[in-house]
Amino acid sequence: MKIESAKVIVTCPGRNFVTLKITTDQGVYGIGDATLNGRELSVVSYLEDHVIPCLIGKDPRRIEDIWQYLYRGGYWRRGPVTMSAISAVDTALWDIKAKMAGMPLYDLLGGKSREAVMVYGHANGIDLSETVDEVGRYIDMGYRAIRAQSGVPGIKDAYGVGRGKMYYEPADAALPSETVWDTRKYLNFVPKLFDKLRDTYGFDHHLLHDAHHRLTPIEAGSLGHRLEPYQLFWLEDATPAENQEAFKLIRQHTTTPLAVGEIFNTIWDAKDLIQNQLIDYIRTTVVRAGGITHLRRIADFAAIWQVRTGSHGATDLSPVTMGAALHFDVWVPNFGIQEYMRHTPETDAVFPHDYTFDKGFLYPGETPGHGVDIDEVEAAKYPYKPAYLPVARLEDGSMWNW
Ligand code: CS2
Ligand code: MG
Repeated sequence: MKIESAKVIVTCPGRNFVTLKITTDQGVYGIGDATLNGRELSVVSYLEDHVIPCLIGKDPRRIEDIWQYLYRGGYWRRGPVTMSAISAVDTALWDIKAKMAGMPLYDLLGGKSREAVMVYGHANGIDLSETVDEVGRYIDMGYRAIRAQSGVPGIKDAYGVGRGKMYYEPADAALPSETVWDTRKYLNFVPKLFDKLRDTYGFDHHLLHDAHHRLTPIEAGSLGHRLEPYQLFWLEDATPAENQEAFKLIRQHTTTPLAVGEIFNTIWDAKDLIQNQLIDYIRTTVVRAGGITHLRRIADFAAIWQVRTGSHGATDLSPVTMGAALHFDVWVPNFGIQEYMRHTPETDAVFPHDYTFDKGFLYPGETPGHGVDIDEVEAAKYPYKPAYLPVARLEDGSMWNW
């Protein structure tokens, strides 16, 4: 059995998605997500110019060997462009193998460890009262877990506050838009938000919050401490994770659970945080961290240290990643939670899929493979449109972490 052809499909049904489709000489095909928000075309080039020529003629059943070939054999290891490309190949090959086996992907991984995948939705508002209402709306939709982000008084365009409510889309301009950040105002506001949320809705739902890399370690420790009465499920990306020692300082000051990893690409990015038990949830995902093959290595390693999974699932990850992630989630023993931002109806039409949402849980379907396809005719209606994520500056003009 051989890989006969592989092609990259770029489509923009509201936002850009890059999809790899691998076809075998027996007519079976598999698809993988290769979308890297704001840097989409670098992954397209990496795949078309450097990966696809090496794939043609290879045996698609040898998923592990192809992974090692692309990772070790590429010499220049890791990084988001390389790893998104490897992820796409790996996801497409697992899709093919599961289709050939006539099994949903989770069965090939070892079968279900649970019946359903608990997800968290995104409630956000321009101010405290709108955010409180939004959380209520998510509770009414049946969500068990809700991430709350709010506009902060005195800060224009705070992270996580969408224009259209259901479909938050930060990559909003052909060149990066500039936002202004003020940590003092943010730290002053966030405990009030969670105080109001617990006061209004009680403690039966999981609440989450994403600081999106904005804080220093000591600020993060202080915020975590002040949020303890509200029992968050997690505080995410409290500080940038390049320097992982920083998390020791945060841990010294708070028992609020910590989640990190949406921008990590390999087990090496996560190793120290996990084995030193400096985090509680690892947010690496299928598209960013080497596909199913590598993600399961990270999850197995994390299990030893009682760190659970909490995969990234923003709308810039295509339904292909969401489908594959759900098969992974339903299998992985140390599952924690799955992020779920709904895609637009246009995106859902480009990527027909069999996963379903019910009362706060997602369910992978039973179709052989990962259950997500691409409608190429539909995809062709939406050509690539340059779109960047914003950048952030402090009030004095210094660049900050967005
Ligand atoms: C975020 C993302 O979902 C999250 O937790 O941090 O919205 C992130 O900003 C985007 O995926 C960036 O592309
Ligand atoms: Mg995040």
